[in-house]
Amino acid sequence: MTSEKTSPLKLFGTWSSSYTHRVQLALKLKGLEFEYVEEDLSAKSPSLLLYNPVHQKVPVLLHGGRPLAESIVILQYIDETWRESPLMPEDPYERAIVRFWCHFSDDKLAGAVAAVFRTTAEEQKAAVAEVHQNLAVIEGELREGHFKGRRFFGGEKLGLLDVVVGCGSFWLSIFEEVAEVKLIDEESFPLFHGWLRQFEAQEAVKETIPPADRLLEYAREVRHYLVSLSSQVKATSDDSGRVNVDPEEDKDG
Ligand SMILES: N[C@@H](CCC(=O)N[C@@H](CS)C(=O)NCC(=O)O)C(=O)O
Repeated sequence: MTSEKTSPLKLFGTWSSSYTHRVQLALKLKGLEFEYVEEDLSAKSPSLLLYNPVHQKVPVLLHGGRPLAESIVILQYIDETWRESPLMPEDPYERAIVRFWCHFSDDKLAGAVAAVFRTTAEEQKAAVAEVHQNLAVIEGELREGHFKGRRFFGGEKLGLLDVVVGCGSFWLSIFEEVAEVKLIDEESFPLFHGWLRQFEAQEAVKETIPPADRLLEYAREVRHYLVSLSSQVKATSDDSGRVNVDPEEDKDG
C-alpha cells in the first residue's frame, strides 16, 4: 500500500523541539498543509507510543495513516514524495555530502551543545571548546570546502542541511544567555554567523521557531533542573566513584 501524495499529513511534535521544527519547516518550504498535534513528553500519548514504539520520541509524521519517525528520515521522505522545491541535490555524490553533514550536525555539534547546557565549571569549559572545534570545522567548509561561496548549504535556497543545522542553531544564542557562555563568536566564525542570520531571516523560519522569550524561560527551567540533578548525582556517588542514580537524559533537543 502506498500513500497518495494528497493523503492527509499529521505531525506529532513538541513546541520546543528543534527536531519537530525541522519537519514543520520542511513541510512549509514544500507548501504542504498538515495537522499538528502537540505532545506532552512527560505524559506521552498512546498515539506517539503506537507510532514510534522504538524511540518513543517526537517528531512523528503520519502520511495517509502510515507513520514515520526520526527527523532526517522524515525530511528525506518529504523531499522524495513531493519533488517540487527540492531540498536535496540531484547528484548522488552531492546527496551523500548532505547526509554526511547532517550526521556531523546531530552526532558532533548537537551533542557538544547539549553538554554545554547541562554542565557547569570545568566540564562546561570542555564542552564549549568542543562546540568551537565543531563550528570551526563548519566554518572551514564554508570558507574553503564543499559549501564555499554558497548563500545557503543548499545553494541559493534553503536545502535539507540548512533545515537540519539551522533548526538547532537558534538554541546557540538561547544557551549563551542561560548558561552564560559564548558559543558563536562572530569574529571567529563570520561565515557561519552570516549564514545563521540569513537563515533566521527567512519567512518560513520566522513562522516556525518559537519566540525567544518563551524559549529562554523554558531553557532556564530545564537547565536549573539538569544542573541540580547532576549535583544530586555527584553527591550520591559512593567512595569508589560509582554513581548511584542515573541522571535522566536531556529532555529536549
Ligand atoms: N533522532 C531523533 C531525536 C528526536 C528527539 O530527541 N526528540 C525529543 C524531543 S526534542 C523527544 O521526543 N524526547 C522524548 C524522550 O526522550 O523521551 C530525531 O531526529 O527525530
